Formats: sequence, C-alpha cells, structure tokens
Amino acid sequence: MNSLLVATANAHKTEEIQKILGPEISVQDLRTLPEVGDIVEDALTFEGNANIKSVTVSNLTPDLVLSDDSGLCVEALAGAPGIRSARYAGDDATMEENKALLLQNLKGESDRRAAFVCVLSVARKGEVVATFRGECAGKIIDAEQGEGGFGYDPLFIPDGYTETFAELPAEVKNGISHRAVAMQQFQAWLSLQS
Ligand code: ITT
Repeated sequence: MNSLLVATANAHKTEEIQKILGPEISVQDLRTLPEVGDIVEDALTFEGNANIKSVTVSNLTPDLVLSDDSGLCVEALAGAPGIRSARYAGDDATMEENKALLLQNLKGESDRRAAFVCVLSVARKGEVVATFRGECAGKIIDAEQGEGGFGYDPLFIPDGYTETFAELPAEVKNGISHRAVAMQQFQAWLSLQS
C-alpha cells in the first residue's frame, strides 16, 4: 500500500499519522473528499465514533479507510472531557475555551492524573474490519507550556517526562503518544494483510 485515506478533518492528526507511517505511505484526509461534509459523531464511546467516521467515508470510496477518534480523560473529572474533548466548552467552542474550562474545573484539585486515548478504526466498503486502541498516561498542569502539538498538548505532561507534549519534540510525542501506540498496532495488522 502506498497511500492511505484517513477520515479526519483535523490536519494535526493527518500530520502526526504521516510522520508515524513515514514517507513510503502518502496520507490523504478529508480535504481530498469535500463531498463528505460534517459527520455526526453521536456514539457514546471512542470506538463507536471512530467506527461512524470510518464506515461513513468507506461507503464513498473503494479504498481502505482509517479513522481516529481521540480525547483526553481526566481522573478527577470522571473521565471528562473524554469523547467530548473537541467540544468540551460547547458545540462551537474553540480549543482556547476548552482548555480554559478544563483548568477551571481542575482548580484546587490535587489529583492531576489523566490519559490521552486514541481509537483507530479501519473500514472497507462500509464494514469495520479492525479497531485499535492506544493510551498515554500523564498529568495536567496548571498553565499552558509550549507551542508545539495541538489541542490539549500544552497542558499535558506524559509520565516519565518533565515537559508537555507541546514542548517535547514532535518525534518524541509521535513515539509515545496514544496515537503512536494505536498506530503501531495498525501497522502490525497492515503488515499481515496481503
Ligand atoms: P475528526 O473527527 O475530523 O478526526 P476532531 O478534532 O473533531 O477531528 P475528535 O472528534 O477525535 O477529532 O476529537 C479529538 C479532540 O481531542 C481534539 O480536537 C483535541 O482537542 C483532543 N486530542 C486528541 N488527540 C490529541 C493530541 O494528540 N493532543 C492534544 N489533544 C488531542
């Protein structure tokens, strides 16, 4: 396989998946399929939403389709923002508003444990053929640090490190992240396909 369609409108995910896969596979995303439009992600789990995205897009192309549903699960908030990570402060909220709400909800909280979760779903012609889950544990800090990455990265320090995902080099994030862990499973699966 020399190209892969990822059912995402989030260019940051596309960029990370491309870096993880390396230059032999060219990663395309929904910018190449504008007719897809908005996909309603109304499942109650990462798996459910990942499957909605991969199945919807795989009905429109004969190619294998990969999707990524991901988010940040915070212990002291009973797993929130979780599947609502992109819309934590409201359906039209910006990431600045989402991060501000997260910090406000954790004010005075000493338990800062959290984990990023990524579920990848693979579909072909409207059927899910595989799913993979990756997690990356860490903690939420009190104020943003760093300019790299995206989403909640400036607030998250992975276990075993002293810098946030937004401060660490992209190669480090892409070696240990929830997305990297799930992508390693996807690559192992892909290598077994004929
Ligand atoms: P698509 O559905 O089009 O793929 P999306 O950004 O809406 O794009 P999700 O519904 O999976 O994707 O929401 C994921 C949100 O979780 C994302 O917007 C970020 O806020 C957060 N997130 C996921 N992975 C992250 C990462 O590696 N670093 C920081 N935040 C992340």
